[in-house]
Amino acid sequence: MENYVARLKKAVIEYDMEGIAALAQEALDKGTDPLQAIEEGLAPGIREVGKRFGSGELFLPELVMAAETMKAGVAVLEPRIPKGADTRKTRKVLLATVQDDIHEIGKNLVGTMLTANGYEVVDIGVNQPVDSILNEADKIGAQVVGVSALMTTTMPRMKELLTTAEERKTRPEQRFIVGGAPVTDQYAKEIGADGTAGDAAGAVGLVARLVGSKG
Ligand code: B1M
Repeated sequence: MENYVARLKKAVIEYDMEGIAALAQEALDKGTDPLQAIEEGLAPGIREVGKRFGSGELFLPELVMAAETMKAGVAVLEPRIPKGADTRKTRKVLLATVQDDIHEIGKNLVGTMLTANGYEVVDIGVNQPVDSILNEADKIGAQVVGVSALMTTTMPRMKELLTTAEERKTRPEQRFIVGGAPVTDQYAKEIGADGTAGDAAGAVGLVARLVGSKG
């Protein structure tokens, strides 16, 4: 199993767009856990590519190819993440990536894990202005609003969201969680969020702590 996790990581680093779907399928057939394959294989692979991009060793086309490779692998693995025993969808979570930010892979994974654990997830996508997020959350009656930001330049949108929510007095009926690679516990506290999580499984635990899982 270890071997497949490492091979999936390598496939992202080498942007093996053609081969990754078959490799992911083979990994599943040999009993690899799909979540482990994503979180310990594909995700570290894309982060390694991001590091090399950040240091100038790789350029945008390579970053795009690696992201496409990751997405092709996720498309095979994600549907095989086991669903929780209780699938009554009684708690609503709105997810979005903040304005000017189009990174979505991590957010989508958080959505998949929440859905698998019985939450009703409404994902309004990337590049979402504060008003759209809050309006949509009100419209669907979301108990939890979760936003993702992957860039230091777009993180301030999270603070803007919380400030606007305070002004609109939608808290504490709605709980606000934030996430994405640059988001730390300290940052989440500083901006007054109800919490953050470092990965998708952590996000499920956080939501459960904040609003429970049913009823
Ligand atoms: Co972009 N990018 N990118 N990129 N990209 C970063 C973020 C960067 C750090 C790379 C680098 O330079 N080292 C850098 C940002 C630097 C900064 O902070 N200022 C960067 C840059 C600069 C850019 C562009 C500006 C490049 C350019 O055009 N010159 C551009 C920006 C476009 C825009 O948004 N306006 C850009 C574009 C892209 C692609 C389109 C090519 C692609 C995204 C594809 C897509 O999403 N459809 C991409 C990618 C793939 C990355 C990196 C390499 C990987 C992100 C990712 O998917 N990780 C990234 C480097 C990095 O993050 N280290 C980088 C895998 C994913 C599973 O992890 O998203 O962290 P993550 O999600 C985790 C946790 O964070 C957590 O759970 C998830 C699952 O474990 N989590 C939550 C996430 N959201 C959560 C929400 C929660 C709770 C937990 O509650 C609500």
